[in-house]
Amino acid sequence: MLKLRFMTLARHIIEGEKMHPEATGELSKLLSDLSLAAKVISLEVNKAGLADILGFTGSHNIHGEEVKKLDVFAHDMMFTAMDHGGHLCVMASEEEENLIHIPSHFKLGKYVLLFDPLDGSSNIDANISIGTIFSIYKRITPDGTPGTMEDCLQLGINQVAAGYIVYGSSTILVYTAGHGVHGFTLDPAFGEFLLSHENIKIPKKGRIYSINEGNYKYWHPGLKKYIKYLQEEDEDSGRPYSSRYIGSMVADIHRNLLYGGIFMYPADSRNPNGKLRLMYECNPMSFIVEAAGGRASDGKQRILEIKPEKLHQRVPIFIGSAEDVKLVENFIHSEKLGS
Ligand code: P6P
Repeated sequence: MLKLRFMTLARHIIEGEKMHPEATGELSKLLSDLSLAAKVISLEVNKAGLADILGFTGSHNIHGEEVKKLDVFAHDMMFTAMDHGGHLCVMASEEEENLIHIPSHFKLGKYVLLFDPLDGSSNIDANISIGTIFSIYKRITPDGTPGTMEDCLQLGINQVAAGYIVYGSSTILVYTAGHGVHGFTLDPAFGEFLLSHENIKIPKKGRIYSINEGNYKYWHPGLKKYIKYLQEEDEDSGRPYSSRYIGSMVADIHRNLLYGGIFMYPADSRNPNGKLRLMYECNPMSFIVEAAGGRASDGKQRILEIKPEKLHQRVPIFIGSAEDVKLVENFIHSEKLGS
C-alpha cells in the first residue's frame, strides 16, 4: 500500500522537540498557535477579493460584522490567537507603536513574539502574494513579570525561531527553530499545514536579483556598478541575471530561497536606513535565510548582529544566496561614496 508521508506542522514541531530532551513543549504550542492564526488570516486574505461581490460594503458586512482593513484584521488575529496561550511575556507588532502586553488575567510565559501581521498588504487589491512574518526570542528579564522593551530589542542571533507565511497561489508556512528550514503547504480541504519543502537550502549562487530599480538614481555608486555588472553578458557567471521584483518582501524572498538569488532594499540618498524594519522583517527573514545556508547583511555587517536601538528601526538589507550577497558587499565596499 502506498505509504503517505503525512507530516503535519504540529507533528513536525513535536518531532523536532524530541531532539531536545530539555524542551518543555512550550515552543511547540506557541508555533501551533501561530499556525492557527495563519489559517484564519489565509481564509480572510483569500476571500478579500470577493468583499464587494459578497456585499461587504463600507465598514460592515451583510451579517452586520465590522469589516477591517486586512492588515488590521491580521494584527488583531495574531493578538487574539497568541495572547492567552501562556507562552509569551510580551508581543510587538509592526502595526502597533508600543509593546503589546499580555492581559493580566492570562499566564505569562518565557517567550517574546514580534511580528509583521501582513507585509505587502498594499498589494492585496491586485491579488499579489503577501505575507506574515514572525520572530521568537526567549525573555531576558525575570520570569513572572510583564515583558519589557529589553526583552524585545535583542540581537537577531538570539532568535529561537522565526518564520513566515506567504499567501499566494497556495498558503505556505516556512519556519526554522534552529534545525533546518522547512515549508508546509496549507491543505484547505481539511485545514492542515502539510510538509511540502523539507530542509530547504538556498543555492550558493543564483541568477535572480530583486530590487526596486526605480530608485536607481538615489543608490550608492557601488550598488549602481553591481546592478550594471549583473546585466552584462557572461555565460560562465550566469549573467545577465533575471530581474524579479514583486514588491512584497515575503514573496520575493520565498522565491529566491527556493531558486537562488538576491533581494535588496538598500539605503539611498533619500532614505539613509532603507525601508524595511529590523525587528519584524529583516531579523526573522535573515535568521531563516542563514539557516538555509544563505547570507544577510546591511551591506557592511551581518543583519543578525545589528544592535537594535528602536522597536521600529529600519535597516538596509541585502539577503539571499551567499555568493551574491558577498559580491554586492564587495562592490559597495570598494566603491567610495560620491565617486
Ligand atoms: P517599494 C511592502 O510595502 C514592503 O514593505 C515590502 O514587502 C516590499 O519588499 C517593499 O515594501 C516594497 O517597497 O518601495 O519597492 O514599493
